[in-house]
Amino acid sequence: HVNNVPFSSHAFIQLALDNQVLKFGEFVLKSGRISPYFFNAGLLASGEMLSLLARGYADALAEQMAATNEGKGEQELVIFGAAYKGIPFVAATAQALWLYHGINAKWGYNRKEAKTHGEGGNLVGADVNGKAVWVLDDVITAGTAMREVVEILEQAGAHVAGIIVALDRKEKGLAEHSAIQELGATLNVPVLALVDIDNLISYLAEGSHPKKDATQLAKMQHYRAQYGV
Ligand code: OMP
Repeated sequence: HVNNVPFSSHAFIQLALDNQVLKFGEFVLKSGRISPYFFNAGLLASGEMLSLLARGYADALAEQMAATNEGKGEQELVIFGAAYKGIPFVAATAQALWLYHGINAKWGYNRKEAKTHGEGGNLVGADVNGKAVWVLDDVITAGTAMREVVEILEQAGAHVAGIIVALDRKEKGLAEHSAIQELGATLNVPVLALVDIDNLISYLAEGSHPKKDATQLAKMQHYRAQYGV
């Protein structure tokens, strides 16, 4: 029995709704903003959801590699997941890259607390020193979490090759630009997202699913107008 399903944003959003990964209500975000929705990637906790998510990251990375490597021969791909939620995702993505795209990516992650015995240090897996590394994360809002990961990598002697997130909330970063635009411009790297707030809003607006709710939709649009770019 093989569940070899390519990524689709519709299937992903529907699974997220069915499994309370995507919830509606009133949530205080890391940035202090009060949001009518929250995406909890920690609840992508089944084989089906992890596989679809990893397939999404892998498909997007493979497409990006194909576009940028044209005529350059095989390029090394190093992917990095930030502790904690990024760790299972980066592992599953490395596997999906190999199984579905034949890309043998190197993968690694950080620990939140440095180990003082054994091999020591706070990085595990692929050696990132001197490498161009793709950062993989769950959600980007104002970009704070992502800036922290970039800092960890730069201290380890790596530079960022690109950023990929599952959900881009498309919100303002430090200034008027979106967090993703700011990061992309500072680092001068591509930033990819599997789904964004506009995909969510149009899915909620058009979908015939039971969660369709006009009040909720209006709140999402209002929030988008306030903090979105
Ligand atoms: P920024 O650091 O502001 O970009 O917020 C991103 C982080 O906030 C993510 O890595 C999550 O830890 C958390 N978050 C979510 O998980 N889901 C959301 O829908 C919103 C946030 C958030 O707090 O902004």
